[in-house]
Amino acid sequence: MPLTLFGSRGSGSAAVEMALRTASVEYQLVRASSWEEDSALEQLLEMNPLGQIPTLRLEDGTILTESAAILIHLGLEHPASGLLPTISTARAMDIRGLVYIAANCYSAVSVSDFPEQWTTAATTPAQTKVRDAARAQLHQKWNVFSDIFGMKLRASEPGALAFLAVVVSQWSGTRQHLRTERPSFYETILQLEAHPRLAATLREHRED
Ligand SMILES: N[C@@H](CCC(=O)N[C@@H](CS)C(=O)NCC(=O)O)C(=O)O
Repeated sequence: MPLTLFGSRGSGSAAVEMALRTASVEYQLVRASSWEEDSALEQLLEMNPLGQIPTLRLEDGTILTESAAILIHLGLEHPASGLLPTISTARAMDIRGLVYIAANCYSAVSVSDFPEQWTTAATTPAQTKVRDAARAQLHQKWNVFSDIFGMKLRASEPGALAFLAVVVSQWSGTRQHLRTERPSFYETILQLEAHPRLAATLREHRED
């Protein structure tokens, strides 16, 4: 049985699709998300009680969740794919970057998207303040990511770190922020988007 990726258009599953394609791994895609009741949500919840995507079922039935973990696993399973660097210290830095995005950026997007889950205040103005604060945090975290990893992403053939950076930076006003605050990194992101390893998947995720 091929791998099964649970995901949806415009979501973080795009980064895993890019990785599976880059590594030439056969997979089937199942549309599922917590915000689409007509999707395979029930099946997703059985595998991932958080109801989050990307969720990947491996050939033997093992369930992988957490975008960074999935990308690191695929990179280690397919060392010739270029998903992760082969040089140990460079690989360690990419793993740092993947965990950085998941821990600091993806998590802040969740607060920005669902502020009502992060405050006991029931009023819209209070929830808006939570969302605004989450976005400010998120944008600051991207500044730091850009300063540490921006040059490296520009110089290298895109792998797992570039995939996750491009996908997660699409959300919560990050691109508009980077465009003015980190213009060079913003240009790098645009260049990466046009790379064949990313372009087709991004196009599919944006099509109506
Ligand atoms: N820590 C997870 C976060 C995944 C996540 O938040 N995914 C979003 C879609 S991009 C989701 O499924 N959100 C719906 C929800 O939390 O109910 C990861 O890095 O993969």
